[in-house]
Amino acid sequence: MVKKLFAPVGEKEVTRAIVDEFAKQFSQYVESDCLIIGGGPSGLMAGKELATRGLKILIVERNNYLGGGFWIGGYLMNKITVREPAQKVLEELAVPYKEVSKGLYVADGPHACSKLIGATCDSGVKFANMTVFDDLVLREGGKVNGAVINWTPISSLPREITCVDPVALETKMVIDATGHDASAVRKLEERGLIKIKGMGAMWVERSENLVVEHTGEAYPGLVVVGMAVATTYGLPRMGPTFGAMLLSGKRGAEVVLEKLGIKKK
Ligand code: 48H
Repeated sequence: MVKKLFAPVGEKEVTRAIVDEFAKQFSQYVESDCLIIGGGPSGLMAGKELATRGLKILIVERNNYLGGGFWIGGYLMNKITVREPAQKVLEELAVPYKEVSKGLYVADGPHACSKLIGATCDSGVKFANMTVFDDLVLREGGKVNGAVINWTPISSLPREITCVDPVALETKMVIDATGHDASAVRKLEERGLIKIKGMGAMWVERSENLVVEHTGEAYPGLVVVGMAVATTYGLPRMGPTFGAMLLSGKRGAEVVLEKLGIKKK
């Protein structure tokens, strides 16, 4: 005789709970205020800021896990660094950190990343993970109005068994937070609508300021944040330090609020 510790719920109820709740949320988020492509530090930060202001936000992430490069600091070593003033974001997220030299701070990657993911979930952002961005929705007049997506496993299968059309999501603004790839900006380049310069060589002292400064609308309806900014505008890379990713995410959220006519707090 098995002791009844758990509620008497069977397989069909478990399956139905997953299918029904997934379908309900997916249907709700076919339309959003802002669609963020990429769930790395810059995308998560932007999403958290926007959802905190009450916007309906969906993050599309091709991996099963969120966090992008924020779990690992560099060279497979899981300590992340930020430079002044980005330690204030670590404070906001309640991530323990220490100052190792003037203006340079170190924290544990897993702690920083999981706190950022947790705060983003708490803010109300929803996620479509294992979902790859495939293309943009462009309207007359050239404004970006959404994104075309597919399941990641579909795009990973051999061509002859992947005859599965993608679906599209509509939104007011798209954020490209896909890191070095700048995947959404690249779709505009493929159509001759924008020219990508490609990421420059490493120069941390210049890079972080420039990335935050250039964060903004690269094309009507499309805001670029994080490393995608360096790729788009040919800015130097910063290496394994994340302050600019966090602050670029925040700046990107401000730009979206401005574009949607929502006043700063
Ligand atoms: C769905 C996609 C797609 C797609 C990519 O790489 P990330 O961590 O990006 P950022 O910009 O938030 O942070 C960059 C940082 O991690 C870094 O690499 C630094 C600071 N490098 C410095 C240097 O000098 O190299 O995250 C991007 C996310 C990832 O989770 C991807 O899986 C996801 O976007 N992604 N998701 N569809 N087509 N492309």
